[in-house]
Amino acid sequence: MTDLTQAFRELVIETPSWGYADSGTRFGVFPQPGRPRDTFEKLDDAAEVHRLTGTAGSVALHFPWDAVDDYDELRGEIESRGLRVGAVNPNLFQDPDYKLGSVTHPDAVVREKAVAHMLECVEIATGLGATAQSLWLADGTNYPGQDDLRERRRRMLDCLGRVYEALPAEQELLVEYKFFEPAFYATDLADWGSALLTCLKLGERAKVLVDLGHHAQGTNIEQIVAFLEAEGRLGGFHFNNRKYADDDLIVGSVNPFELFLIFVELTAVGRLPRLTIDQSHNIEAKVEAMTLSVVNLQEAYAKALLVDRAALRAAQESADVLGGHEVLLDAFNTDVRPACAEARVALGAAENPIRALRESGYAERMATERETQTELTR
Ligand code: PSV
Ligand code: MN
Ligand code: MN
Repeated sequence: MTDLTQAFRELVIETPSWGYADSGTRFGVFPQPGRPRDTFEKLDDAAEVHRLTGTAGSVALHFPWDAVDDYDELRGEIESRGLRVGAVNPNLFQDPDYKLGSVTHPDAVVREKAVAHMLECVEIATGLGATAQSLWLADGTNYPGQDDLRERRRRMLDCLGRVYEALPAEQELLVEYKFFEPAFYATDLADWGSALLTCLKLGERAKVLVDLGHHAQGTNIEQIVAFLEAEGRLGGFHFNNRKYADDDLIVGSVNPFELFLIFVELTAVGRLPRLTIDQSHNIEAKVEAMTLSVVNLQEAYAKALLVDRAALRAAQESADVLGGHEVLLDAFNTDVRPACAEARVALGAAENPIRALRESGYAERMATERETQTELTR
């Protein structure tokens, strides 16, 4: 019998600083009242989600979006809110110079710029005490013949090799893949195979990051998790829910059984990888959406811990086709909400985080405070 309170005490979910900021669709950005206006206010929101849930004690940062003048001060601000820094994410997709790619760009000057930014992120990570740089490339081509596919791969390996060499021993390089967008003909890191091959070339502290939104419909993500874990190359997870693609929906909101199966694989061995939420909420209240995401993850995790592993193994070894499936269904169909509530309370968090958030008036308070400050600084 697993002690859920202890399991929650050890559970660290990273929330993304960028998930608290304004976002929208490619047709427009939808500003929300009370949205944070700088990195410190994003940290306030992250701290609120942690206060409510008890298991969101880490914040992933994105640069230059979260750039500040003084990184010692930023580290202090993170720690004073009871948080710690998660992965540091370089931005290699927004600068117009990256139109044709960053580390795969045909022009060496642009590749140098990308490497310099990643090296700067190594420094930032060192200053903040972060243990990973998490890399997502928007690199790819739109037309057959636009560029040489092997050349692009060679350029990427060369650039990433230089960054890897500069990593201090405590930092990992997490390599994320995405099967399409913004490039539509050939994405340079399109799938877990190309990400894994890249990591194998770089070294053992290069690991694959699986983002739930970055697969074709029907892909068996829990199997990818199992294989990468067996190879010692599962570096981290970006949680969200894809209905069409990418990361704009709340994890567990559409396909909770898939999320449960992923946690069944994540908990099959002793150690969880880095668990990060990667969501940008557009029409829903952001702090509430992040809080619900953490609660959904807690419930999927709690259900996975209920799986009777001995019974599962026995069914599998006796070739009982549906016996193992039934073991999983027994765990999935258990109502874990009361146990999760109890564990949260034991950690000093909220019994019902969404209700507590609504009753606290946090959203309304931020809408007032942050608007007032905007007027004052104008
Ligand atoms: C773009 O698809 C993306 O959502 C990737 O998943 C990254 O992890 C994220 O943006 C932050 O850069
Ligand atoms: Mn991601
Ligand atoms: Mn994404």
